[in-house]
Amino acid sequence: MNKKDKIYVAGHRGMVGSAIVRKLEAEGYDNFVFRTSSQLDLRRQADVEAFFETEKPDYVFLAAAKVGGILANNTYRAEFIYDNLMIEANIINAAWKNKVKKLLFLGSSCIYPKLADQPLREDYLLTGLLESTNEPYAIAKIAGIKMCDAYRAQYGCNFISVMPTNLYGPNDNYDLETSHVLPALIRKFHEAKKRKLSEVLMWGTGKPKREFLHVDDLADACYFLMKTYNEPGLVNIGTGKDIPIIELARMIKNVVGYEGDITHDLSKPDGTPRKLMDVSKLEKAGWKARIELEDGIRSVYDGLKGESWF
Ligand code: GFB
Repeated sequence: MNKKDKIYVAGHRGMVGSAIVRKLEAEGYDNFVFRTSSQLDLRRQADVEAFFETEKPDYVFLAAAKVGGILANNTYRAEFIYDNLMIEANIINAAWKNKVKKLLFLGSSCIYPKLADQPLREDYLLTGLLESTNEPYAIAKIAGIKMCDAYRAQYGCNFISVMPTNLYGPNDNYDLETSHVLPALIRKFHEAKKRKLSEVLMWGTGKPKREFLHVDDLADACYFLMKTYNEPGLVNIGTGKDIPIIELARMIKNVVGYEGDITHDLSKPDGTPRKLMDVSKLEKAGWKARIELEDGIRSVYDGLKGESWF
């Protein structure tokens, strides 16, 4: 990738896309092409094709997606499969037709079987049944991986797939119904502290384990792989460490400085029991996560002061 190459970051306003743009800008890239979702609906094939024909990007980071936490995935099942399939199919096909030099597709750790051995190795893909709460999303993401591989095999396209673990960072979603656990708990503990509430209600048992990666680390890894990795298949991106959700809750409670109790809403799902990434492939290639979870949570919390709900 050269500094003058034209780069399209799809989803540049989202948590992942905006982190990729920050990283590229810090590395001296400035020839970007962006479209907001109101300017370009990525689910519309003709519009996506017209955009690629006009702009002819050299490199594409495919970070646009319909995303959300466990409840959003489970509730908006049709939107999670339809939107994600359309977005990735349209962009990948248009990238091939318009001779994009390289494309990086972002998937998710939920593509692995629900009860797979841990840590999750890349070759566990399609070896068992998926977690039901996010099966539509996972199926769409698996289709994206297989599209990149198929376009590489048939047309020689240099399209790569990366699978991030659970992410957090600036520009996250703090809507309590649709967000992921980490931003949800930051908000819940902060509001409980402000209103002097005696308890915070978290979802599920707190027993499932999750791995959390700061999105600036993810962006760094994506940049590294865009420059160095040119293979079919997928690469996990994570820290290689996970914690039970209840411990995450205690950590956030401590960062926020809330002193009440934690209680459980057992009507909400736990989801997959564990999804720890095996990151040996990425580490062997020469990349390692740097931001410690508690430091990352602290910096995210410090950055929230301007938010309307804060
Ligand atoms: O982050 P989360 O929504 O997504 O939930 P997943 C992780 C765990 O935290 C679950 C629990 O066991 C939740 O029950 N949890 C506790 C909470 N309190 C809360 C809360 O207030 N809000 C939320 N959201 N969770 C998603 C997938 O799964 O992760 C997607 O559905 C995707 O497909 C994404 O892979 C990264 O890790 O369970």
